[in-house]
Amino acid sequence: MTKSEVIWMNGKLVPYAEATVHFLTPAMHYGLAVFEGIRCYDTTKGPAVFRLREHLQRFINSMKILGIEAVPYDLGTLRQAVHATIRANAFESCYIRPLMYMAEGGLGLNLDNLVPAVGIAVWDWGNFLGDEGLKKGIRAMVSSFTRHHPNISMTKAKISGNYVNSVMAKTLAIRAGFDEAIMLDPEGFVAECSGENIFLVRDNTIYTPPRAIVLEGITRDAIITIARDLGYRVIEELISRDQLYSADEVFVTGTAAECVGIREIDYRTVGEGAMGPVTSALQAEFFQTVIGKGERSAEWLDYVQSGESVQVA
Ligand code: PPE
Repeated sequence: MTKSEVIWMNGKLVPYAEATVHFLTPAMHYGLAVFEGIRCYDTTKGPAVFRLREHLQRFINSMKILGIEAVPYDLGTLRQAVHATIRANAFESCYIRPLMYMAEGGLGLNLDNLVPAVGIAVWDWGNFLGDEGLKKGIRAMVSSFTRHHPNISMTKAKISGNYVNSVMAKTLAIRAGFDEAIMLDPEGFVAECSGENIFLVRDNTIYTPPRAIVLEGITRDAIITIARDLGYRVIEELISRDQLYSADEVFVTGTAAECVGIREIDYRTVGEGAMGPVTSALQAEFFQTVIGKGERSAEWLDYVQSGESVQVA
């Protein structure tokens, strides 16, 4: 992880060391923040952000789900801010983290007394599950922690407090010697991983859990679209844990993790125990797309425009 020079804080680019918040920031006490995870890729036409508008729309939707009526910045302003932050840090490729946090208003549980603020950081971040995992596939366990109930902490919003659930599942999986945790929904069906959506392949058909119980991953949508473009049938339906055990292939998708195969689940080898042919084909097309060489690149890449350089405060 290479840290950046500047971070965008409420309309201004400030030096990294000055992008700080106070101990009594309400977001820290109750997890009252929402975030996005976005990637910018190095393409032949310069840095380009993958599906920036969709990510920013989900960012705004997360705020709405949390209950914020007056969203502090509109999508166009946030888009310009993302571009300016990448430009100012001169990254060719990077991970982008916008965060809305309840910044002021004292403590107490009424959102309407609190004032939101927004920051955007970028940094250099390689594949989340490692380069070896990308090539060979990873090992996962089904977590004893249940994924969110749709009417408790909401499944569609990237609310910071919701991520305690993911952190507990991921930490347990790593401590137990696995790479990732697969989480079941409150009914016991497969939902998603701590930070990725999940798919299985059986007889060349691709299956993934329905949207109601998971985060509507933008990579999930991209992979479904790419799979259909390549002629695969994709079915969204409930999946049981044992369907994972007997699948030909299982893979996960996410901005940080990109598209990675799972070669072993709960000490059972998945398929041949290596990245399967369908996962390979999808991963290859995904990586072509994000660097500007895929059928969908023009539609999905938002090239970082050379614009006015924003003054560092
Ligand atoms: N499910 C969860 C729970 C999740 O956090 C993510 C993204 C996804 C699915 C995939 O969504 P998308 O990125 O739109 O394809 N997880 C982000 C956070 C990772 C982190 O460790 O922080 C990410 O991949 O950026």
